[in-house]
Amino acid sequence: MELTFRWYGKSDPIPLEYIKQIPRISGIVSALYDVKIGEIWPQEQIKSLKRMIEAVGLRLSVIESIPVHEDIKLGRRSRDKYIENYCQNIKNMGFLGINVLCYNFMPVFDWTRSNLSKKNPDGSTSLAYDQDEINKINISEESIELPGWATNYGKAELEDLLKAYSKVDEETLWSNLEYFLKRVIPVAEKAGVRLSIHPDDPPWPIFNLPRIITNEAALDRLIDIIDSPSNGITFCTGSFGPNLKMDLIKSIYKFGSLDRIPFVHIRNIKRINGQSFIEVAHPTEFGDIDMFKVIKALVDIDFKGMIRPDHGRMIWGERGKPGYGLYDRALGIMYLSGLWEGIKKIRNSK
Ligand SMILES: [Mn+2]
Repeated sequence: MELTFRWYGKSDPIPLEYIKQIPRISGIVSALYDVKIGEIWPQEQIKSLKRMIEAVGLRLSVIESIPVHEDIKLGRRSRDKYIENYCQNIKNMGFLGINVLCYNFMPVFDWTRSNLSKKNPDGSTSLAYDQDEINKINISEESIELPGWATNYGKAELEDLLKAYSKVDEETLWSNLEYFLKRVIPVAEKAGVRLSIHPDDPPWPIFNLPRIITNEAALDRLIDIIDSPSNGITFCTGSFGPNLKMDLIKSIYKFGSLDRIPFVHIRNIKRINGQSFIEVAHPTEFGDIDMFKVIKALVDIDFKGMIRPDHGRMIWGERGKPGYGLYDRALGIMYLSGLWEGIKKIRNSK
């Protein structure tokens, strides 16, 4: 098991040196953020990112993520060119010894929240998702701040995409994912890279766009597309958490034992009636996810992959990228690694 921390490159307000000071963190999860989606990442830029990280005594363990071009998700004819570029990126990262690639297959929008700084009673702020708020948003008219939106697509382009997706149902999206995986996984195997799909967040369709990586049955279906350790899952407790029908612990045992989980994101969420939730501090008692059981499952399967604390709250007056402050994520990973040490030592002493 390796403990890692997400870092957004030079523009991240958190210096790498600070991350290095968090006990037990040895890996960095990062990406290139200025390459156009679908293009080949310049090898020199990846090398320089890697060098920067290694200069402080950490290593670049995971690429999160190389975005999948919408043409691939839509199954447009131009997808082959983008898939070819994707394969080249996989070969390049493998060549540099970076072995885990987190990606997602969510149409248009990445993880989505209705509020990026919901105030908690203790003065901290959290990312929150309120289904009623989301239902009120007319995405073709308003310009509200949603992660993944407006930053990636202009208004006309967005309209175009939404129109194209109106003809894509869940089955079509599955078949487009299958087409993609059948081409990239063999390349990843050869390159020594493990792809790890991130679940859809939240795990249900939003804005009438299909979402498919939402539950255990979806993960069964995914790993059946190609039986390979390179066809893996980023097991994100916070993304699956809002799905009441998902038994997270059972899924960790199941897919972990099959060696299909190269990467784990851990955070806690508190469900608020129906399809709404707020992100809370990592410890079990603040949310609906039993962190002791999560870590115990990972210890029990002898998990050898990467773990990172997922989003944290903003605490101690910190300002920065919502969900990605230093302090709460550092507290979170200390708590999680403490659980790991305790569970492991008790198990070994028996
Ligand atoms: Mn996640």
